Amino acid sequence: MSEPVFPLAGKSVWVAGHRGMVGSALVRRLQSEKCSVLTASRDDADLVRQEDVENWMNANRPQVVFLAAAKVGGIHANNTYPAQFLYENLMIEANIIHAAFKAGVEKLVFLGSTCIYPKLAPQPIPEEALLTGSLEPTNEWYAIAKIAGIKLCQAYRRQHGSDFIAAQPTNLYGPGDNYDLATSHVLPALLRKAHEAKVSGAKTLSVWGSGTPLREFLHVDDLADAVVFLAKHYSGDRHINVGSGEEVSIRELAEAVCQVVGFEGELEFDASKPDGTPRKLADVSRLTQLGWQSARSLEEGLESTYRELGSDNGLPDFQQR
Ligand code: GFB
Repeated sequence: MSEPVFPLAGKSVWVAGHRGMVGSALVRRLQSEKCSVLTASRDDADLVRQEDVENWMNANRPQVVFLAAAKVGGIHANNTYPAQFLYENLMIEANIIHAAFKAGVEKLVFLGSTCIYPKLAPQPIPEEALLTGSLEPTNEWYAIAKIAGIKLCQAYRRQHGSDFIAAQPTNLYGPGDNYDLATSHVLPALLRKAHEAKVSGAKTLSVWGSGTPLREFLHVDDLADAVVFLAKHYSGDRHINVGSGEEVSIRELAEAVCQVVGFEGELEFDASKPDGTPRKLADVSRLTQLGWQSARSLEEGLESTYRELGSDNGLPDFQQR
């Protein structure tokens, strides 16, 4: 591995959004970097409010910022709360990126999402596909906010020379995920549904949509490792895709979840629910060339995620195995 262009050792590092799935994975990963990790509770700073962010930044003076704070959710939440997904994400990004510039932050890593790409982008999706076509309607509000975040990083780099970079993770899962069926992503939803179906002795499990959309999944601890890698080794204008390179259909995912959980009933596809984008596989060749590749398979990730589910997800049923 080449020497880092930006070593984190000895730095003061703010993980914005440390209570979320991505932020908490970053806090775990940074324990091995000999840096000091700063976090801000909602009482310390409401990240949607510019004054709170600027006051917190001035008082704490981080040298590095990982911008993992965001309003996130699955296909139904994106579709149902467009104003919150657009407004809150735009405000959080603009407040933190501008405050980081004003405070002279040395490095900032912004976390986007592969939903920034056009609905019918070429697959696997190269970084160049950004802004070449129309977005997937179910998540265009979130996507527009995340595109603005990438552009903010590029703009501050271009106008002020700030070392602000952007990483685009594919669909994530792992510890700290959201298991609320109305707002979650597909993987935690299926884990919960399969588990509850097994416990209750149900014969069927409901899967939204047709089961044919293709998705790529990355364990959040792998994402955190890739993001820390990029902070240390990458400085550039272009956003970088982060994925596993492994693609499955929603039906295959549901089957894999049922196997891990031990649910033996039938899958029932609910056509009243949206499919969303037909396919979303990130082209990770840039990240691979830089020197990072994900090691964990989906099966391993599913097994450890299910095994580690505990009372902290607020689902006591998950204890009954
Ligand atoms: O993970 P998900 O909610 O979001 O849904 P997206 C992925 C696919 O799984 C869709 C299907 O085709 C869903 O219809 N699915 C099947 C389910 N059963 C379920 C279920 O019980 N719950 C859920 N949630 N889905 C999101 C974007 O898109 O991807 C976000 O909305 C973000 O903005 C995120 O970018 C990474 O993959 O379609």
